[in-house]
Amino acid sequence: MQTTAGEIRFQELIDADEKVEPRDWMPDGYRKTLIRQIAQHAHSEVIGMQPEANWITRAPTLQRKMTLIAKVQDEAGHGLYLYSAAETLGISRDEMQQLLHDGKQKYSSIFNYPTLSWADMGTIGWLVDGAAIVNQIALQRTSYGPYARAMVKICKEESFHARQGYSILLALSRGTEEQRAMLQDSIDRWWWPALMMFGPHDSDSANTPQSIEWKIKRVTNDELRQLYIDQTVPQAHYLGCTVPDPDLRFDVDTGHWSIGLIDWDEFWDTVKGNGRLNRERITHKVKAWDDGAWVREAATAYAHKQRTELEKTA
Ligand code: FAQ
Repeated sequence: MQTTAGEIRFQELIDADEKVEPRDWMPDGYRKTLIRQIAQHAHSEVIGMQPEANWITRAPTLQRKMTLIAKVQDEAGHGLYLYSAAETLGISRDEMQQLLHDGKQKYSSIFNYPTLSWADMGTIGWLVDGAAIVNQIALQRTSYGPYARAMVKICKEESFHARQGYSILLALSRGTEEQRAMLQDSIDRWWWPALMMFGPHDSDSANTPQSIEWKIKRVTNDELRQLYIDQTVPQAHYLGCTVPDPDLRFDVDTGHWSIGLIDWDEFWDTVKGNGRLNRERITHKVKAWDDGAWVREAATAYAHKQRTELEKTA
């Protein structure tokens, strides 16, 4: 089969570590993989607002409340950048919403766990945003231009999220015995789900080889997870806490922390929609979408009116 100019150009861009842009020719599989990953990423940002929004009214001080509101709003903004990036690939925002609501596109497994205490606000910022940052720093070098550029802004904001989370946990670690117990309980519940955020082991990750070849993913799931474990375990110890893994060991030969077995049955159950809160999260999301229909209609009507008036004056 003859290679087209578009195919040659695409491979040149990938080989030279340059960005593929929306108008460049790209293989169908490249486009589909990006739509799948970016939409999943966007949906995670939006569904990810639910566990934290749940605690805004119960934040212990005005300062904590303001910070949490800002953080949750940032997540909405991240969703919007990412939906815009996905739209450049030829899918509309409405289509992505429908696919999410129908269970045909995913969102991160982590957002199917309940937030049971104020300490969970700290743990989400530290562990969940922390995991997101490790992944997204690598994605700043992804080969698709609009996705890479969205990541740069998102990473800056995620750093603030991680710090606000750790600041909540530091305060608790210096508090009463009850507060320290609440902190440890929170880490015990979120540690393993946070490690699952990086996806299955490389040996079971169907998409990784092709995504690495296309430079959509720059680092594999297991490599990112290890980076995260190495940076996070000392932070847990600094809080005077442990991570809930009896097999956790520091390997002096490799310089890395090694962990016990991840419960992949729990992971796949959650990914397939049978986690603790999957149904509740989607029901809430669909309701918000339906309740917001009038806003979308009003916004579109206004844009339509503006366009008509502009055409009249042109
Ligand atoms: N949850 O072959 P792989 C955040 C699926 S942002 C659910 O390894 P891939 C900010 C995967 O889709 C968090 N499903 O897949 C925040 C695939 O199924 P498919 C979101 C998962 O794509 C903080 C199958 O398993 N970040 O938290 C998960 O090469 C606080 C096989 O897996 C991103 O989305 C999972 N954890 O690698 C917001 C980052 N893991 O689609 C609010 C961008 C895997 O073939 C509050 N995404 N699956 O049917 C990625 O980097 C990649 O998509 C991976 C998965 C690494 C998630």
